[in-house]
Amino acid sequence: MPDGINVDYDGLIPNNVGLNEDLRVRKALETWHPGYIDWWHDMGPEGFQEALVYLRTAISVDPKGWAKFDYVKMPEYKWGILLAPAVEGRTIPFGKHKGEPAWQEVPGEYRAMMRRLLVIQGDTEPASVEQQRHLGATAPSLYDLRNLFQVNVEEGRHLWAMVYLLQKYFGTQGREEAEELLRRRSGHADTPRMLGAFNEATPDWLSFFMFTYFTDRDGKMQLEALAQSGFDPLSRTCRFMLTEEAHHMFVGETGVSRVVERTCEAMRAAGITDAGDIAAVRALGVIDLPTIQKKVNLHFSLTLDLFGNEISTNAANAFNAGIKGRYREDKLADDHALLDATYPVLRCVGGAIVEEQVPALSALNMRLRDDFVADAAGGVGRWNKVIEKAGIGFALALPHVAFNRAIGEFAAIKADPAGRILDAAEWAAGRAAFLPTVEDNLYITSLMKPVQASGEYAGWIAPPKAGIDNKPGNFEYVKIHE
Ligand code: BYC
Ligand code: FE
Ligand code: FE
Repeated sequence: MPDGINVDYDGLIPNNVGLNEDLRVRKALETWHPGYIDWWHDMGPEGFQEALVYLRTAISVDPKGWAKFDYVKMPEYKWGILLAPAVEGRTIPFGKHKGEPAWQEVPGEYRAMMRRLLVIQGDTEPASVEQQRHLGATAPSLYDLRNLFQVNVEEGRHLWAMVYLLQKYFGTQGREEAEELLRRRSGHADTPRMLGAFNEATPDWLSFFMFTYFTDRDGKMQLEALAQSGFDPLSRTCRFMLTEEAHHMFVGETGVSRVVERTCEAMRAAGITDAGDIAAVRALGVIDLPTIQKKVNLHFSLTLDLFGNEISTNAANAFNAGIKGRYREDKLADDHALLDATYPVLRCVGGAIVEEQVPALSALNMRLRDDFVADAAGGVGRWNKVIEKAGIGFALALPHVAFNRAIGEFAAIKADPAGRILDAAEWAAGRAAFLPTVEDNLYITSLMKPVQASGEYAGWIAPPKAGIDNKPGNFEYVKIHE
């Protein structure tokens, strides 16, 4: 029943892709499975592997009820292969094949390009699990611990999703890539993960919330672009991944919001109105707003690098070929070919930041990045509402896109968060005000003490507004000793 919404849930690998009838792919996945479990034990969450975690598992792809919640030991999580239902008569929505029937196999001339994109997408998923593996030890509550593990198991499933496509459609090469995906390691000197931000540390819970707010949102944007693909199995895979992704960004947005809320509450109670009085705020055991801003600056800029170069022939080729579209391609009203269109791109010309019109096809990374920035601004506005409500005169802001970049137009220059170009001396002098310092990180680390009693929260973060799966405040989301 390959195209149905019902999932074969009983086998080793829950799926709605008819694995039982597809012996070759089933065997390839079953061969890959032990290596994945080894990877999970070596590089997945440290500790807690025997704990019972209240997790949601995808059991259907019906939007009205695709998940069930239950206590699960993480290594026994059912990592399934789930594709959103096929859209009957779907055609390729953009590029030079626009209007042709969507592909059920990858056309020969696009195999290399497609494989590269699947591998890059797949590589980020286990990378994030590796980056987050130490966080369980310092979770501020069982609620947060459970959310961390939920994100982790789902990123694990996203790896499965890409591995399935590689093994099903790319034969021996696909199997080799699937092995390599288990071999690279986030931050490793010799075998690092492929993209910059996925080799950075996620040392504390504020970083985790920033990562899930900003970097998982790159995941959202990229998956949206790939969900438009003319290669139908990829489109369907990404559409289902996006339903899980929403929770990851929820964890990030509400996580930061709860940190901001707790800080404001503590400041009010102590009668502190000057957000810049960092010593006074830290004396309360909460994270001062300027340091939260520095974390925003860091994670936003690292994430912008994931969009690649503003001007990219890779992106143009992938679009032309019908492989990777734009954000909400199906809602855009233009010719979906972009052969004559232009798009405004911020460039660095003669040491100044200027806007230039460039051919739209080559500016697709820039366009997706613009869509990301607009999407990311929403949560920042909601965080500021929390500060405003507390009557504190401070506002968080996204830094300028030229700030702290390692990829693209602005990699060669230094700019401050307002986008003013700085010389080396000005950058050195300003850096401590722009990005978290060693002292900032040490202070945050000093707060990271685990809280493992049901319904209790560390002093630097407010409780959530509601429980997961409508559970009450004192619900035991993780049974650590079972
Ligand atoms: N780091 O032509 P360009 C997620 C390379 S996150 C290192 O501009 P292109 C998740 C580039 O590979 C979503 N290298 O590149 C989130 C190219 O190298 P080659 C992940 C970089 O292809 C949280 C060269 O520079 N998915 O799911 O237009 C938790 C020239 O660049 C970087 C995807 O990214 C970098 N940051 O754009 C868990 C979607 N940027 O080939 C999961 C698939 C560029 O010349 N990937 N380079 O050796 C893509 O669509 C594209 O590969 C990129 C880059 C958008 C990443
Ligand atoms: Fe993911
Ligand atoms: Fe995610």
